[in-house]
Amino acid sequence: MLANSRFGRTVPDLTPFQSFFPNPFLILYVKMRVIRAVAALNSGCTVGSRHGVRYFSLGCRIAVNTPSFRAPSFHLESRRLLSGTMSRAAAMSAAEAALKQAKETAAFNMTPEAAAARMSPEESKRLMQVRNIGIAAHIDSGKTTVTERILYYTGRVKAIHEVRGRDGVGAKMDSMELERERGITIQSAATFADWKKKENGVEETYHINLIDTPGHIDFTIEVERAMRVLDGAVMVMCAVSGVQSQTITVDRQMKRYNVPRITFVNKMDRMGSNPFRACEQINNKLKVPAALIQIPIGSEKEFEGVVDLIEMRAIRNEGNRGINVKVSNEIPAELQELAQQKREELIEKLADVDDEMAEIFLDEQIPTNAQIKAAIRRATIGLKFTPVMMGTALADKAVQPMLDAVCDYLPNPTDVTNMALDRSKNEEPAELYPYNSLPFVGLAFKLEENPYGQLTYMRVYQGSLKKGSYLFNSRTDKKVRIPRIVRMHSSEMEDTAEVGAGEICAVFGVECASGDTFTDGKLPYGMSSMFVPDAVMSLSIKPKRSSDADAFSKAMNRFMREDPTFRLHVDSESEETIISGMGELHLDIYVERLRREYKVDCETGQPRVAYRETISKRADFDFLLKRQSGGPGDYARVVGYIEPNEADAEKNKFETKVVGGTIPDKFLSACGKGFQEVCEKGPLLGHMVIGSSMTITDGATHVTDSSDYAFNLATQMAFKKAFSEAGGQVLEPLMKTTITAPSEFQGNILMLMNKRGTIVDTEVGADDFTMVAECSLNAMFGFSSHLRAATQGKGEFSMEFSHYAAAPPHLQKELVAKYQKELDDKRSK
Ligand SMILES: Nc1nc2c(ncn2[C@@H]2O[C@H](COP(=O)(O)OP(=O)(O)OP(=O)(O)O)[C@@H](O)[C@H]2O)c(=O)[nH]1
Ligand SMILES: [Mg+2]
Repeated sequence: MLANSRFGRTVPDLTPFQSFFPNPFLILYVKMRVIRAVAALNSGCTVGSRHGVRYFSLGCRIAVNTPSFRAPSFHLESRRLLSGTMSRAAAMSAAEAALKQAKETAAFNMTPEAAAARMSPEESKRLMQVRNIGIAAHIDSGKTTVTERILYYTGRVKAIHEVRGRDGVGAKMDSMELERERGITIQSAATFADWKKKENGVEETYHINLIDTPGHIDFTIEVERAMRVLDGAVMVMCAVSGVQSQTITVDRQMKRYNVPRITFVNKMDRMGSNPFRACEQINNKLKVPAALIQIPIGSEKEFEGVVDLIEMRAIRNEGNRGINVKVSNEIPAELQELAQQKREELIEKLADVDDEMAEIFLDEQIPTNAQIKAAIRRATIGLKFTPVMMGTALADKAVQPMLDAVCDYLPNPTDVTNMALDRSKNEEPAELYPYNSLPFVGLAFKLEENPYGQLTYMRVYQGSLKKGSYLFNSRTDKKVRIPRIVRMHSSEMEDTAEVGAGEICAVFGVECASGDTFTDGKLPYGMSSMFVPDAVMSLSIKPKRSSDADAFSKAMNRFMREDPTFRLHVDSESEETIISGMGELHLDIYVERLRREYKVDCETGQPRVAYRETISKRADFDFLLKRQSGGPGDYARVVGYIEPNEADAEKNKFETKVVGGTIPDKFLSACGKGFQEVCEKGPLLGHMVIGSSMTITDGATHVTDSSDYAFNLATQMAFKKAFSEAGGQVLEPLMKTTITAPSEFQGNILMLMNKRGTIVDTEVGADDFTMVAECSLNAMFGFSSHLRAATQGKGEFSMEFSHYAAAPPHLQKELVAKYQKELDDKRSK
């Protein structure tokens, strides 16, 4: 029985609807819908609520899922009521409109429990068998190669093509020319496939929506947004390298969005492969409890397949490209002892993280296979464990058992709690439920322009999305029609008329920004956006031919819309276009895409660090701008102070505390604009000012010479003048740098890093070590070649932006002098 409070929430006061429904019959109908929800809620029990009892007494209790609920009687009734005054057709359409509205209102009022109870067996089966997963890992670990196998084994592609394969076709998911040429994934790509999982002679079809993400840190936003919307992930690891620097970043992203994961140790065919070490590293380096659920049969070139430690059976691949899975109950004799030992380790690990398994373990009972599987599922979804599998995608071995594990251990949309923020209740969190009959809530997580227009990738969290329906963008409050819905298969599309709750799709013709929430207009919900890292690298760019200006700006607009980590601004003084992004490769790819996709050749400047400027103490100002040049002059006096913005070191704040109207409001807003403008281009280096606050307390005007312009300018000049007295500082981006290398090189790396930053953490494993350091980006130019030289090419590193910190005085001096010289040179030209 449900608590009254919950019930109370579900039966709202209906009076507001009476203005919508002047017809008393319609009001009754709405009430009936609400009660139906109540009936469903309580499975026919009497409801202990005043409202509930009252409505029941009206005799409106309707059995769940009965056709009568679709209210054909209402249809007839309303027609009869209206027929006296309207034409038959008009009456029909009015009745239909009223019915539609009544249905929508009822959906709005429906409780999640009622919606769950109302689900048809087909819908609930569909939901149980949906998996929204991402493939994420360190660069080059084989994500795209694994995905290609998934597509082949599920029948989505008829032939396998390799990343940078000899046939020159390239993997399905790396559809961009540049990706195929360079053999790296640049953009995440979505696809879907149906996997038929066989267990105990029964075949079940699972619908898998999958996103293959890039591994390179410069494209980290692609992983970020995939993790934001997916329910689970497959973490791919290289069997030789184990946990690598970028695995650590991906691990952080998975933790940030609470994404459960299974682990696939790939490249078992490579020399030196060691899944046991990889599993140990997940435990020790990532601090994620992990245990093998398989052990390998053979190794390196002799790798044949795996022993499934739960069912204690051998799994091998046969047939063209390993299409057939051969299961045998005979475990090779030499592996039996190891299999038994690793199975016990698995159970022990599960007992550490799962209460039910702990009980079985403490009672010294032997868990059944079903109990082990259930414990793995619970612990994985509960973010307490990751099961570790292994195989080799390139050699087509042991990929199918990983697909089974996706179905067995990763969550379906109902297993995951997704929250929206209720704007009508001060952004209070509100849970979303993946049921078709509830009002629609979806998140646009990725935009892409293709030859047919703008494509918006959307995760449907609640309700279903129908072609031709209308949605509201909760940020802009604009209503948009959804003319076309597609399911993506890398760069190809398949049209569909409807997408159910909990799924992923793409829609055409929707103007929006990445991260916008869509609703059907009834719920005041928005969803928290994804984490967008700051840009740390910039360069000046301009088309070589002036006739390319249009194509250039079209391309730039597109890139900015699609990628929130790619930014552009025009330097007002030099009039240079500056693009900024996550790193050299990131910017390089866009310059190359301009050339290939838009046929625009560009000249670029040297990559530059995106510095910031700030102040460290309070400084007062009293600034008078008084200029006379023949005609009307400029007059503005502003008095006040600037100080660090204690509340938010990343943002600027403008305040006015003028008493007695010494500066009228309209000039004060010009002051605000002036402050904003001066912060765009700081006094020291011309980089953005952050973390400063400006307060205007007093001032003076002139009858004829004061203007918006004068106050805007006076504010800018006052700020610049007070800036050095306020301890003006250059801030430089500090990068969280993770380095992994064989242990013998620890000394060399220590020397390299001591010069570049502060070492935060070092972890030494059996063969290799991981060092985490905070380094200024400036010190990291050319680091990859130094690292290569210091580690005989065996060391790796990845960097991500951590925060801004004051640049050392000598660097600040050097940078300021360089900037001044640039300005002087320009002036003297
Ligand atoms: N030996 C071996 N090589 C593999 C295996 N799987 C993938 N590779 C190779 O590893 C390289 C990288 O594979 P990808 O699938 O592009 O890796 P990725 O993780 O998608 O790379 P990014 O998306 O760029 O991060 C390719 O040359 C693959 O052929 C494997 O099981 N064994
Ligand atoms: Mg890839």
